Amino acid sequence: MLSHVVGSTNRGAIGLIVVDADIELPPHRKILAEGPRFNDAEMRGYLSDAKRVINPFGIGTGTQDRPVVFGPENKEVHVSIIGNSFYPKVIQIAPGTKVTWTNEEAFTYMAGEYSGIHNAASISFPEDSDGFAAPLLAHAESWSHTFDDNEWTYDYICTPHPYMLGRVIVKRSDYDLSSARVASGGELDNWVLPLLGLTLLLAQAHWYCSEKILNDLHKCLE
Ligand SMILES: [Cu+2]
Repeated sequence: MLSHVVGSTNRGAIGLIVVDADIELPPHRKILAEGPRFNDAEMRGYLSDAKRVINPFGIGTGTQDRPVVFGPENKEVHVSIIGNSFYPKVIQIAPGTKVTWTNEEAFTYMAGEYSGIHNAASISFPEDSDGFAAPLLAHAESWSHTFDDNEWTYDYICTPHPYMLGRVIVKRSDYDLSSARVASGGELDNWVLPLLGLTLLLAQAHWYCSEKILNDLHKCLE
């Protein structure tokens, strides 16, 4: 079985199957251009047996689509929309971070469905929040939302293509790189000068002692 999602994605697969025109196949073995057909029960069985799901438009399992973590030093984080998919699909940010979505599809056209036009609209949000909903974005258009203090996992979709899924995890960080840098700098200043003084003192003492020992030795030898 060979299957692949076909869409305007930036991740693709290409292959070539060469079949002799006069090949004789047993009746139960056929090459189907449209792939094998499974009924609903069979599909449910395959999905429940799946160890790892890789989803070009949604969020995969396991090591696929692990959160890209941005610390509180990042005041603005960018998410690209390309190939009917958000990139990165899962981000973790600190409260107060501004997230900017940019449509980076090469083309925008409307034929049947909206192609190349996307947005980002939250489908889960805290009770005291309205979540977020971007307007439809055409090629190279951006939209930003600044997340408030709520720690929350926001799942979002693209309204014209609800199979497109993204996730923003708002979480207070265990560290703050910006303040840590100041603290270690301050500590360094407190320690460096006394340490330098002590080193100089010891060097001087050593020099004095060596001089004295040499003098004494010299006296003994006289
Ligand atoms: Cu879309």
